[in-house]
Amino acid sequence: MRKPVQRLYQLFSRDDRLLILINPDPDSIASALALKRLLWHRLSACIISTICPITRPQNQRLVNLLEITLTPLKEIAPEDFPRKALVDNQPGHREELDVFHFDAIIDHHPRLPGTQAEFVDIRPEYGATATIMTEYLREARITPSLKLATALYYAIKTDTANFERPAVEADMRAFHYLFRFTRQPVVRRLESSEFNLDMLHFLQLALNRFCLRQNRIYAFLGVLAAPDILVILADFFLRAGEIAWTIVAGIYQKQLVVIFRNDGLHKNANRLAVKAFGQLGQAGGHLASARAEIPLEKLELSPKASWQEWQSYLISLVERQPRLQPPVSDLRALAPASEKIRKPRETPLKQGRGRRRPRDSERSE
Ligand SMILES: [Mn+2]
Repeated sequence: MRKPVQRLYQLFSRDDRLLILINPDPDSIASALALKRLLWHRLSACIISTICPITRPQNQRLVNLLEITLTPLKEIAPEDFPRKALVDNQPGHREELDVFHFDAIIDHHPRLPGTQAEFVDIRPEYGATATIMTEYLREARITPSLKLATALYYAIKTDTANFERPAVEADMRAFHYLFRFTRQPVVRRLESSEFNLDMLHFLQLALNRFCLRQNRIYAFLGVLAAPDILVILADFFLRAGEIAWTIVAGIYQKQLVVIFRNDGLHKNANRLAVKAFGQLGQAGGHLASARAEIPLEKLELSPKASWQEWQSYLISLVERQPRLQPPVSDLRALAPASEKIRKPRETPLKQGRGRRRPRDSERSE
């Protein structure tokens, strides 16, 4: 079989107008940039279009810092671009993609049965699509610009979680190759852009509200504009070395979204999430991380209930205990809990651990 870059070159001609579609994350953005670079001067037009808005601050920062031009799909007429390519996804992954015929599909997710195109390169063993694209650039003898190299390098770093997730030697090789063309302060700035200013408000809220129960932290954040902050906070609280589990929740688009994280030591977040929420809505994940999304109408609590009520409801669901439902006159029952929230140091972990009985959620792990 001919080499992939030659096949790609033969697929397109100078009259072609190409639309590269992405579900924007660092890997898809970098891969699209690389494809555009490969086909530079070989097309009459090429644009990279996003099928949904970018909400994660790190991804917004990537686009801003590297001055990457992305056009929302809603703002263009796809029929103006008779040729289409898809990177880091397959049509079956998203409804918005399934309606198009693609000329080229390059991805590292497991191949879906319906994935068809003139050019298909799917390598599920690879840690990132950016690795495939780096190999193409090398095969084409194109030296990546600082911008392209930094995007590809950051994509491999992100998708392999700094090589903590399954990756192959090719990922290492691409990573090593790209390093010399990157600017490290830019990479560091990207990695440390976890929050934006709006999110700092929720950070403050979470620090004021969180409830410590033995080695678990619970926090309920109320109505959110985007659920990303829940993931960030669940990871953040886990940085307290005494903490083994974090359960952070909020309301997003009429659903209760719950993020589970644990320290990964003989625990099963998937099992806990399914046990607590599987009957009510979608729940699932992995050993160290899981997520649940429950339509509000399936829950016993009104969206207008106070955050204290939501937080204790969350705890009762996760710990599978009857919900604390104090009558209005007995709101003092909640007071010790909120005391703990403000002054977590007053409940030393050692004491809790000493007389702690294993809970349902942990016994099975
Ligand atoms: Mn990817």
